[in-house]
Amino acid sequence: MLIKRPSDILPSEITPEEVYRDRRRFLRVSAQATLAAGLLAAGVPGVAGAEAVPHGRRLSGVKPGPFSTTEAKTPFEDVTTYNNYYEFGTGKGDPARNSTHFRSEPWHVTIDGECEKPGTYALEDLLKPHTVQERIYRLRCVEAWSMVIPWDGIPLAEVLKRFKPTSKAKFVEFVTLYDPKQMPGQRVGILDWPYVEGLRIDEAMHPLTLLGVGVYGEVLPNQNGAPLRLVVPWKYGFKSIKAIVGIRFTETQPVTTWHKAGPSEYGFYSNVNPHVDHARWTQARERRIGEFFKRKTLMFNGYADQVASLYSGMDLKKYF
Ligand SMILES: Nc1nc2c(c(=O)[nH]1)N[C@H]1C(S)=C(S)[C@@H](COP(=O)(O)O)O[C@H]1N2
Ligand SMILES: [Mo]
Repeated sequence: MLIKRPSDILPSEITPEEVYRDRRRFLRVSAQATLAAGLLAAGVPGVAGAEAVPHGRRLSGVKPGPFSTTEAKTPFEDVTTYNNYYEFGTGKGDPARNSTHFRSEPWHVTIDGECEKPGTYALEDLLKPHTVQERIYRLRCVEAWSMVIPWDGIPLAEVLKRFKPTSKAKFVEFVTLYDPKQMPGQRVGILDWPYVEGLRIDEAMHPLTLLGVGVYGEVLPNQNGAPLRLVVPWKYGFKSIKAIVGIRFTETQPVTTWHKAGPSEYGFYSNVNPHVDHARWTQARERRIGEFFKRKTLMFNGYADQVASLYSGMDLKKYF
């Protein structure tokens, strides 16, 4: 079997499933109109309402947090069935299908590198002192689609500060679980496993940056990165690494998985920027999942007021 590396995967090859799914969504929308009765009678698939998506345990004590958008939320069903999570396959529907038996309990996270309190912590201990907040954020994928997702999470800064990063901690590196038995995608060389991501320390400490533990008030579904993921709303979706088992404070810039896969296509910063195209497609516009017409992509995904100052004086074409 010929396994293609991501840099060889053309958007045209990604499109068929997207178009198919968008068509089904379009039909779902149409179903609300007068066409409904006729289409239903004709047995058109996908019109008959929601797919069965299992719901998870409800989180307790979640408080509303700052920075939430008032835009219409992407339905739970789409948030949990249209995913990118290559450890479970490269198709958008693969993560929901292939992660049903993934074990996210017990879970430990190792904190190391440039900090005073390194160690391996049980997830409960890592989260216990903190209040989970709901934050409705836009997520903009590098593939030019977007969603609006009600995340449940903890500001990453609150958690990181407890480990007392030293003055040498200039970056933070995050690592996903490596477990090919559970993650079939890791048995093939699509990416250089385990998945690694990174942020500059000021990005990691920024109040917008969340450590996600849930969506829609429920524990994270496996396909969305259970039990712990990053949510960095002003950057392309791939920066929001799933199933985190390692957090390391570093002096040098981490080498990230997507950068290794295609250095000319995936920069370290990966800030959403309509003025800097991807090597193979435009980033000026995006399709909000569930909508038919494309919309303009906003600088920093609409979070410029919060984050533009982090990059003042930087050439964002060079540091893309
Ligand atoms: N470990 C890991 N994290 C990952 C990915 C992945 O393949 N593996 N995909 C990324 C990409 S490209 C996107 S767009 C988001 C999607 O998050 P969602 O499925 O919860 O919407 O997860 C990101 N985190
Ligand atoms: Mo993405």
